[in-house]
Amino acid sequence: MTTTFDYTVTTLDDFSDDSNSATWSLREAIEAANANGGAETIGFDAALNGTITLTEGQLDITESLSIDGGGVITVSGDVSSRVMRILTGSDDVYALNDITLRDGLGANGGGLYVGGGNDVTLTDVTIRGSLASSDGGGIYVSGTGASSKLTLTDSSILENVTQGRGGGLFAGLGADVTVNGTSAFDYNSAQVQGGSIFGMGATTSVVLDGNSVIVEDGRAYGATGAGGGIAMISGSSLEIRNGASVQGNTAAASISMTQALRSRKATYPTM
Ligand SMILES: [Ca+2]
Ligand SMILES: [Ca+2]
Repeated sequence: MTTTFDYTVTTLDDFSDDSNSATWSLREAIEAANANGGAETIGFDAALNGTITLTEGQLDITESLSIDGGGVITVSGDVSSRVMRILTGSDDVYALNDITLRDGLGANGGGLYVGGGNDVTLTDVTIRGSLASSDGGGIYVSGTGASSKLTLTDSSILENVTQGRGGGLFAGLGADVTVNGTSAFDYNSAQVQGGSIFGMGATTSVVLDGNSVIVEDGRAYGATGAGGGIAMISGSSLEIRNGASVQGNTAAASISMTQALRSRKATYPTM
């Protein structure tokens, strides 16, 4: 069965060259979808597989969109920029499927930034080896404006690092986060709190649902580090149900950042 997409990416190169409409980069497809009112889908030519290394900065998404990487596409920030940013919306709906985002670098959300007012579902997605100088090494869910919903299904958040809170995921004010299916947080690190996951705010909730959900090997590595696995503050709620597990996480000032890092990237910039 062939799936038809509104936009089909035909090159792994990163550019925006509207003069050549025969060739579509991921950036061009996103820009076109942003400009065209309503929800659209982006897929990749069946002949494509490999890594899109961003050379023009992060990919900005401004309205409802679905991107399907077919299980063979990686988008890398090359430790130079965040990979993807979903701007503040109003009940906008996003789906990322079968794609890897890796080696992002941002202030908040190295791999993926989710602005307020959005409903985002990641299915078969890997967020890997990304860095944040503030909060949310892998993913940052903003609490600015309306709250957002984030669902992780059959997804992996691996080897992300933040100098602040939430090595894998930062859930800001009002965020509604559910992790289900076969999903893992592994080897994420935070200098301050929540090696794997950090949540804050009275209406913020994180639910780990199902016996194939695992949060492990998190590190809170700074002198004030707390919550090697998960830190939830300011009245936020955490529910671990149906056999989900949190294990092997560590908070210790004696862990160096180097020890905490487990990414395949050999070197990191000074943050
Ligand atoms: Ca083009
Ligand atoms: Ca659109």
